[in-house]
Amino acid sequence: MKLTEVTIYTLKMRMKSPFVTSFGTVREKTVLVIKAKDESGVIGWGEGVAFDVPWYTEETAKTTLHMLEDYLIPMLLHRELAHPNEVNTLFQSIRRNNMAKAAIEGAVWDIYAKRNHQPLYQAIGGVNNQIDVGVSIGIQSNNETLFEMIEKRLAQGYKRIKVKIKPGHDIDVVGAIRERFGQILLMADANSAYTLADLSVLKQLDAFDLMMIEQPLAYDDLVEHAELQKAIKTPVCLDESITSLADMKRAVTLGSCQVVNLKIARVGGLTEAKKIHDYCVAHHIQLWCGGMLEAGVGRAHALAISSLPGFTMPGDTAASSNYWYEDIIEPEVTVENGQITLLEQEGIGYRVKEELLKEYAVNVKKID
Ligand code: OSB
Ligand code: MG
Repeated sequence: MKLTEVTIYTLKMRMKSPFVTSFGTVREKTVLVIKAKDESGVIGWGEGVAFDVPWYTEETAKTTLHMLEDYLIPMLLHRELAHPNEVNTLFQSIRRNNMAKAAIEGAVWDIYAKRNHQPLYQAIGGVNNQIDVGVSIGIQSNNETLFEMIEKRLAQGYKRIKVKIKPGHDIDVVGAIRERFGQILLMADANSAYTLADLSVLKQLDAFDLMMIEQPLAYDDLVEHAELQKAIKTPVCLDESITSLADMKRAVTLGSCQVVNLKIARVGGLTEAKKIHDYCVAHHIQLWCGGMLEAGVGRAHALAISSLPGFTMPGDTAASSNYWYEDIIEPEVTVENGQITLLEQEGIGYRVKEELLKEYAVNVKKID
């Protein structure tokens, strides 16, 4: 397989409601949609999921575009690839920029699956076609609004609720949720908002039986998370800190976490994500699939990886309608009884609404 042409659509998509975390607010998402074509005309889709501001990781939508246009796509164009795994190897000569790498690598995997007339989830070795889903709820202005949101999501069938916490917005919030909703599956994500100086607060969270606490400490830390895990009962889950298989090995060696929120984009693509998955299964680390407020193309890839056997906990892969007025794929992602049923069509399965891409696009760039 050989890529002959790649088009990058830069979309601006307004969120139904702003998503607030300890590090910032997303009102409008810049979505990069990658359309890649091979020599026989097969089309594959990928998505660049970085935000406009580098508060989650160092990447932004602009750096993604730069890396894709100036380095990553030229490396792949007109080069014979026997297997999508080769993309991961080729990209090792470029440092980090994982979200940019994952965007084009995802399109190559989609082409590969389509050429083999297989759904993407089967092409990567996935087994489950019913995916358990939870939902991540951003910080709300008051508890009443938060309760209404939780109530609505539970009624929609979501299997677990994740809330965002930060210093000053933690014990009280989690305690109030427990009081109001009892023993629902509940977890908290801090997006790196704490340090070990906050140990007493993090210890107090043990009283609330959370499924886990996600990324409490620095975005690039493994050592202090290991120290924290020794001091608290709540399982530590890492998100930002795991960017590669090498990070994962260090985390296991140090005892930095019991759970990982795996995102394809954060680790540089499906090939790397699969390696991390296999390593976690072998080392008894629980996995679930996170989200990046991505549009339908990115979500389709997230759902495919969620079908691997090591994904044992509900993901953040909520329905299209949780985020968008109109998603860019057809059908939209829907949740029934807390599950998403994977499509059996080849590749990512969903049809990309190209007419909508043109409507949402602020820039279209073709590279050949
Ligand atoms: O930390 O998992 C995170 C959203 C944006 C950036 C980081 C995170 C999140 C979420 C929501 O928690 C994920 C989603 O619903 O797509
Ligand atoms: Mg997180």
